[in-house]
Amino acid sequence: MRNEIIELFKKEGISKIGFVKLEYFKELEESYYLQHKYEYKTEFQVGNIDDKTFKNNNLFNSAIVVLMPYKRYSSDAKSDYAYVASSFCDADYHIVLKNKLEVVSDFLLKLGFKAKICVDNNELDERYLAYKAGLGFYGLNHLLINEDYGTYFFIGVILTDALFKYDKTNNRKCLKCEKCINSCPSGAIKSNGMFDGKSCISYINQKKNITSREESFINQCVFGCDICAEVCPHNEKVAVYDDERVLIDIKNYKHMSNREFNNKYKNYAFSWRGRNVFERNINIYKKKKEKRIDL
Ligand code: B12
Repeated sequence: MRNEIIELFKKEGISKIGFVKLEYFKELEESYYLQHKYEYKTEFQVGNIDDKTFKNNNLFNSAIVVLMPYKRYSSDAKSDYAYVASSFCDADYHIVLKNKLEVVSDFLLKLGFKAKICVDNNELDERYLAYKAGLGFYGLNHLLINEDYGTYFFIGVILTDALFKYDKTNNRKCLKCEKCINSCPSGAIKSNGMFDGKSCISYINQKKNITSREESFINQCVFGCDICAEVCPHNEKVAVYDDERVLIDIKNYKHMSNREFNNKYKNYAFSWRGRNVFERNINIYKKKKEKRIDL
């Protein structure tokens, strides 16, 4: 069945696939989890895999984990344009990846197994599952790094009660050059290996209410942030695209109604946060740019 699943994914253009035994990962609790939970917890944070929910209720035994690469876009856009991070420039990955996972979950369901699809909006630590599945290793920037895709990929998961031969973790290690630590403007990546989600610019520019200190970190990339990926030497071989980036002409940008925003952007993953946060960030960037021109 493992091979059949791999073949089905290949037909969907997915070639990085791993199988993980589902269990409560105690090592997360001991290493990072508690600190994340109390000190750096963001409102988007997810938890550890919970025994009660999964194993003890005999719901799922395994996770099938896949990677779907996304395009890396050049960030040298003219300063008259704002843009969104690379991960948000293509068709919404929640939908694209879910459709691909559905092919395999339907296959499992037809065989009488349980199958649940998870992409992003769930309680699983997807990066850790992908790490356990041997699909990548952790960077200091806390992104998972794959040898072929660098950090530019999304993770998708199918939970199932089927049992498999499981994969081994990848032993490669981050170069620890610390470029990500030194380049992060808001100091989210700590030299002790911690990641302060609350200070991550990608969190700040997706957050509804921001303080004036947080406002100081809003920049040309008005949704998400790619800085720690762009400086990462593990991404050196990832092709950079110039075209098709979502660009916003700030000089001619006009306030949009919700309907206009949805018509224009509903197929992009960043539209989930709605028009207000998007427009707020554009206006902050615009103001900063105008100020600099006045000086
Ligand atoms: C909340 C969230 C965010 C928040 C907060 C992230 C945070 N760490 O605090 C914000 C908005 C900031 C964010 C930003 C981004 N995100 Co995000 N995010 C998530 C989400 C929904 C949950 C992550 C989470 O809370 N995990 C729990 C915390 C505690 O986990 P953690 O930080 O990874 O660390 C834990 C383990 O991984 C482990 N661990 C950490 N380091 C190490 C090292 C070793 C050696 C070991 C063994 C374990 C270990 O221990 C920690 C404790 O449990 C996931 C999807 C999901 N359901 O998993 C996507 C996800 C992590 N995000 C993703 C992406 C693409 C991004 C952005 C690149 C988007 C962008 N361009 O702006 C940035 C990258 C920021 C960064 N450097 O991590 C991808 C990751 C792809 C990848 N290659 O790693 C995911 C998996 C979504 C997906 N389905 O593809 N994200």
